[in-house]
Amino acid sequence: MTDPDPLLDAVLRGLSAEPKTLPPTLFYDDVGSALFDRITTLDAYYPTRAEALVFDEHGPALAALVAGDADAVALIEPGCGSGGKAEKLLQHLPAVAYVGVDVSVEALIGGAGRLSLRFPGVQVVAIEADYHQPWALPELPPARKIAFFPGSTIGNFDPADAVGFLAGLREVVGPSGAAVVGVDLWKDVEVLRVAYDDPEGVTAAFNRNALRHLNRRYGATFDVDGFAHESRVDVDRRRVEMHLVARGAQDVRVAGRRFRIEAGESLHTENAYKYDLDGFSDVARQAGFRTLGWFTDPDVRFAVFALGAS
Ligand code: AVI
Repeated sequence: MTDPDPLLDAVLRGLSAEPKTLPPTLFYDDVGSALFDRITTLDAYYPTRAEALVFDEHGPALAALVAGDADAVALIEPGCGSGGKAEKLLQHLPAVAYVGVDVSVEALIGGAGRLSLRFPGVQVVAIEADYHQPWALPELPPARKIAFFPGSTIGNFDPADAVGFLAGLREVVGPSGAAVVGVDLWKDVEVLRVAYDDPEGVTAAFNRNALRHLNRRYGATFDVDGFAHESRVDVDRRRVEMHLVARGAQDVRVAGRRFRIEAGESLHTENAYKYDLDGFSDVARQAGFRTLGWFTDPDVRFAVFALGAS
């Protein structure tokens, strides 16, 4: 019996579906993570800069909202990478512990080392896990638990799954807990489209890397350059979609299975939902959180929500 491989199962399910999809987690091997880091520096990709402005301007107020009257808090960050954003919050919190969860051991080690040096009084715990799968919180000192989910990654879940994911975080932080969540806001359609199809072609390389990852990891046979990158804005669903559209027909093998991809057929690789302030408050409410407050950048492109367990 072979070990279960949830990523491969999701890939095979997606390629068997109509229309075909691929799971966005496929983006993030070492090459894809480096490409994503480049995306966050691009002129066209505004969310990272806009969110940084929110933390720089409103970090103390945000921290005060989620810490409330607690004199000790533990910050818990699923998908922390190297924990760079946590620093912006930890510096304003009475933190006694920080828990980072990520699949990348390299990022965890670098991040844990840096945070331990910068915050010597904070117990830093690194957990190697894919936060989409169940993971266990370690024993922590008594403290209010605050979940931290920045970067607008919540937009990569369908709204019903976003509710489910946030409800899971609500369980983790418990009845006296809180959460800080970064949310990209709905805006001009062309600004959104170009954010996911930058002129430098970095996002196109990031999207195609999903197929290169499949070829490398599972010996799949995608002709990667035979796919065009497309970013499409679905106004009704309030989301940006990323697609890989086959320039010509391909017969592809993945883990012993064959898939026919016709010319012009799309592999739908990602959704990025964009919210308005009330819409996200409602998602949070359905997950068992109440909105304590929110802060935006000066151009109101991005919001960071402070949520309390209700
Ligand atoms: C990780 N996530 C928040 C990014 C986003 O904006 O949805 C992933 C991304 N995809 C293309 N560019 C960036």
